[in-house]
Amino acid sequence: MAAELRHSTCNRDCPDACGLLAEVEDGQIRSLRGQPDHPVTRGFLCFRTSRFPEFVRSTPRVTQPLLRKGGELVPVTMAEALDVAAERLLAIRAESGPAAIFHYRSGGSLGLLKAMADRLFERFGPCATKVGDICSGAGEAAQIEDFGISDSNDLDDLRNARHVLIWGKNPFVSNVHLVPVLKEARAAGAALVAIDPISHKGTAFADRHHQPRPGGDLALALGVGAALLRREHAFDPLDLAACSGFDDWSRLVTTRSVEAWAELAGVPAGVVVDLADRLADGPTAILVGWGMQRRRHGGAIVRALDALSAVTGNLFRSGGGCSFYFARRRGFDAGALVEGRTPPRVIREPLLGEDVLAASDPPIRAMWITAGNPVCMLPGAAKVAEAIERTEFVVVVDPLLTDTARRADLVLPVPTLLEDDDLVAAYGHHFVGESRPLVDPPEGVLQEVALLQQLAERLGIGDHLAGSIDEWKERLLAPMAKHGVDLARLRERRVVHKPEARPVLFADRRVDTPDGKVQLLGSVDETCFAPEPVERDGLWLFSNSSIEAQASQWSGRAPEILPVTVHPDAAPAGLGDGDPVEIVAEAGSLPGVLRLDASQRPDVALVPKGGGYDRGTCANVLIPARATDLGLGAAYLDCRVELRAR
Ligand SMILES: Nc1nc2c(c(=O)[nH]1)N[C@H]1C(S)=C(S)[C@@H](COP(=O)(O)OP(=O)(O)OC[C@H]3O[C@@H](n4cnc5c(=O)[nH]c(N)nc54)[C@H](O)[C@@H]3O)O[C@H]1N2
Ligand SMILES: Nc1nc2c(c(=O)[nH]1)N[C@H]1C(S)=C(S)[C@@H](COP(=O)(O)OP(=O)(O)OC[C@H]3O[C@@H](n4cnc5c(=O)[nH]c(N)nc54)[C@H](O)[C@@H]3O)O[C@H]1N2
Ligand code: SF4
Ligand SMILES: [Mo]
Repeated sequence: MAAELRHSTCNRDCPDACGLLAEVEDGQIRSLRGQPDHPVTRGFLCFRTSRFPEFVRSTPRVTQPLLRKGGELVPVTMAEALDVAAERLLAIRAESGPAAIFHYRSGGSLGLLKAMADRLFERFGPCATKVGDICSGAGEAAQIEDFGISDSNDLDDLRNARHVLIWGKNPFVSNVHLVPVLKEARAAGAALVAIDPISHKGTAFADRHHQPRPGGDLALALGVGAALLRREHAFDPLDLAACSGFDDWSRLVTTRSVEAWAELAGVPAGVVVDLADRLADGPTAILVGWGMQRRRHGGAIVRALDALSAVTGNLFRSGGGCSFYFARRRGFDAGALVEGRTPPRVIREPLLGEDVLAASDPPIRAMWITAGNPVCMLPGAAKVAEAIERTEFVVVVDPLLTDTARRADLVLPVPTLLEDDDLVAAYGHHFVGESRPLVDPPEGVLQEVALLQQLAERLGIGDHLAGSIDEWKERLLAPMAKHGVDLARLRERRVVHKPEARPVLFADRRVDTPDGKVQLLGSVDETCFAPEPVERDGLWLFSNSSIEAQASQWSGRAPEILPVTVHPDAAPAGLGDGDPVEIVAEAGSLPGVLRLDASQRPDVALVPKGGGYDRGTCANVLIPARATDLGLGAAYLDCRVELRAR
């Protein structure tokens, strides 16, 4: 049989939401690449997804439900699995109420229909649910406070920039389809400036790289404000009229001199002045990375960048903007799936282990975990593992047998991204695509929507989830259908620009706050500038994304021992590249293998973000569970470690 070409959209937790193009023969994927005519994908995929078919073939998949019997997870039929799930959930609700059931959904698939699980648990309870967002909580909350929305100019608009400040971001690893746009911006004359304590491929690619102290960005951004005032920058009255709180912001940035701010930020004063000059010589785009908002004062950092973009008018211009996120769910009918009924209890995502263990009257007796591997990916991993192990009935819905699934009482299989049927919008651009099975899921594995529908029937709420997948897609697309983008059109075009997305977000100098003005950061807590965490010194632990992995899912070979990269001066005496070390933090310790890199700051240690908990390569064993200042994000990066000989 000749190979057939099939299209889909990648549903991974990634800004790019690529168009996929597969050659399929005899129900097998022969090749997988990016759709050449997708405006962002441009025909190429990242390392981790281009190797995904190989990875799925070589990794133990969950292809049948697994139920814990006599201590072991044993295969059972889907009917038995769903009967058991329904029976236990109904019994626990009857005995202890819906607050005893905690539904946790992470971003393992960005398919919009994955929120059907939220619908089920809202209808069945409402049950306990998570609050906060360990991924982008602080930054989004900051932008919503300042602008009323966290969205961006169209991705293409970057080509109109004169300067691009790539502030705490590594596009070569975690946002690869931004790279061609940055290259085009540079070809059109833009200067690219990277601001990142770590040196990596993205910083080497930039025209300039500044390496501030970890978390020094707040001082740096305030210093840039001070430099703008000192050089008597001609603020445009129309820009200032679009902002609220300019006097307070001015007072804040002038509480220290440019030199004093620079010292706190750990950069020469010339760097601060240079950044001020670039913002004055706009259009200057600020690309706000996700890394630095995963610090205790991460919200304040993003607010300080928002203010710089606004007072210099760059926020309101083509080629400017302060881009943290593209409002992924905007433009769909959000209410089609979730009504927003108040849950009886909330569990803070960054403090999940602690909150689940502390819950009483009723305790958390059941957990439904979907599209996430919290044992590995949440901070304070040991406590998360303990909370899950202690919970009476834990269901994990995942195509893979993860660290979390191994601790479940019931594991339910679902399709992988190659078999998925859903709608996908991106957080790195304004296009929407549809995921369609490139190949069939293994026999008996249901689409997650169908699995939830069968469970809902057993729970007596079947009517609320009824409908075909296409009908649910139509419901979500209803607001776009008014602009001609219905399911038929999306299917025919494969990728569409969201009709309501604004090419230049705030071109009319009105933001989405209640008074239409940018709310400028007017004060910060002095403790933000103390070298923190104060209780411990040592190296700042960075756990950045790696090319080979999507969080805890490794498409390349997962490390058997955690590689830890440091400047040669930070290595324990007498140890060199390849030597074994112990990485010691307050929360725990892990074996590592030393990698030396003279381009790093001597006060940092770098490990990959997603290892394996049971394999002993999970950075989150070292990282304390702490929330950010805004948005209940997780302060993953405020962690200090020491290296010792092993
Ligand atoms: N290959 C791959 N791609 C991914 C993922 C993955 O796991 N693997 N994960 C996806 C997910 S879930 C997300 S949310 C996104 C985004 O993921 P990000 O968190 O943006 O990805 P990283 O590439 O780790 O980039 C963070 C950058 O912030 C820098 N940084 C950390 N602290 C500071 C600081 O204090 N100041 C400054 N200026 N910089 C700092 C780090 O050194 C790093 O270069 O990526 C997605 N893409
Ligand atoms: N130390 C440290 N920890 C971090 C970070 C960091 O930078 N440093 N980054 C954080 C960030 S940004 C994020 S977003 C989180 C990510 O944390 P998680 O969302 O827990 O990430 P994954 O390990 O990718 O787990 C996703 C799971 O979803 C499964 N999955 C895939 N498709 C589907 C599907 O269609 N349905 C279902 N039910 N499951 C599916 C996958 O097999 C996988 O096991 O990690 C956070 N943890
Ligand atoms: S993970 Fe991201 S870059 Fe890779 S194929 Fe999927 S959407 Fe594209
Ligand atoms: Mo994330």
